[in-house]
Amino acid sequence: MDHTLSKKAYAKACTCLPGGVDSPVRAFSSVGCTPIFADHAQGSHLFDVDGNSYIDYIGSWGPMLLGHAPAFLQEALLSAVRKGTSFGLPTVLETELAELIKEAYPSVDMVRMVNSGTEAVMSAIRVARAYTGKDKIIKFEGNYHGHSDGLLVSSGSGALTYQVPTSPGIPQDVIRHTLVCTYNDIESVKKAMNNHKGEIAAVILEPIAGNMGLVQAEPVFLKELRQLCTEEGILLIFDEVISGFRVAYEGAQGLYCVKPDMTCFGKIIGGGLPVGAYGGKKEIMQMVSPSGPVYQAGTLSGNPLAMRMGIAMLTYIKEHPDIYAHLEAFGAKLQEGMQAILDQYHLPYPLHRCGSLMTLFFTDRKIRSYKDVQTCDLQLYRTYFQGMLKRGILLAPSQFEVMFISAAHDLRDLQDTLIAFEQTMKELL
Ligand code: KE4
Repeated sequence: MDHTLSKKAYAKACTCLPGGVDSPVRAFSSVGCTPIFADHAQGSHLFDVDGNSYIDYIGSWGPMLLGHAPAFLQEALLSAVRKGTSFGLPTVLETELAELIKEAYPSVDMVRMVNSGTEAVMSAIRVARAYTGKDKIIKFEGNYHGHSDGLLVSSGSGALTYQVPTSPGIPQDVIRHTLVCTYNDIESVKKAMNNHKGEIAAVILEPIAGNMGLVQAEPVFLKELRQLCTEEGILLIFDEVISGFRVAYEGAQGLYCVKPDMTCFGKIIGGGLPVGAYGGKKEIMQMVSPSGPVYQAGTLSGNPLAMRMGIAMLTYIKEHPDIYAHLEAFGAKLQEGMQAILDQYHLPYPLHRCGSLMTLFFTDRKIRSYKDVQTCDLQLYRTYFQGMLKRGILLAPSQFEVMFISAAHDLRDLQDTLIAFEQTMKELL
């Protein structure tokens, strides 16, 4: 495959964008190759500036549940653009999208629209602190909730007591309020809660984690977490930026039948335009300005273009529930085919899947938490990524991400992916 024009574009981008990109993972730094520059995409395929075609399993990191640029979404956007792009005044579109979210998520009485998942989580944490009058929060190792200061934290040595910022520029004063526990380990949560009785405002987690590769919360863990938070007067916040409308129309909370106090959304609810949202029980959300004292605002929050796309997207999915059956069927066939090849070559790598989310972990370890994921051989992942890329399969350029299958992926894509996978596995050996 020729990548001449991507290489040229990258060199030029690096002169004016840090790392040549607007989001780090796009730089392909952990898979050791120049990033490909997208030119256009349609359905399950993406085409780079050199004219190479790929079966796309990045899907813009989640929004493309239906594949790229379906005609109905194009129409929705064009009709919206003709009416103007932003007014700085309320529109009925915001209410319409909020009602669609409320209808799908019984735990959500009210919603506030923002412009990204980061903003949704950052705001939800502020509201939780105001509502409970407490400062500390618990997050989990390996969960990613966007790049707001208090959440760019991992556990240092001594785990709960020494938080370590995952980025410079974050004051110790901020992160000392963030406790980091171990995913799927309720004892680590009990310990944090006992060490900080009466100080914790909220627990936030990805109920189906997609930022350490795909790791699902165990049902008993989630149910015990819910119970603990209820008993301690701590708000339980589900970050469903990836899982919302992805693993099911009702999200992870629908699958697990566990009701959080607040939920954060993103990605699919914007149909590919910048949207985030947070919501929860009325008595909590009433705290948000102007109905309450918690300030949060945004020039383009709820903008008509993104609202129109979100409404079109959710309405389409709601009217075509068979989409989830298609995603499950494709995912199951892909998983089965890949597993057969791994077995044929006696490769022990765990293959996790939940609906249309999947990750192959390059380790022989059973994967339950971030520590297990850290045993992965990142060089092997790099070789895997490059092997699939040159065969026209575009995977996440990091072991710590997931594959996103869309409703546009078809049997031909399945066959082509499995052929490329077998050839790449043989090459790996
Ligand atoms: P954004 O601010 O990127 O819209 O959302 C942050 C966020 C919050 N919560 C979860 C569970 C998320 O997965 C994300 C963002 N996801 C990453 C991919 N794992 C976005 C890709 C990127 O950073 O470029």
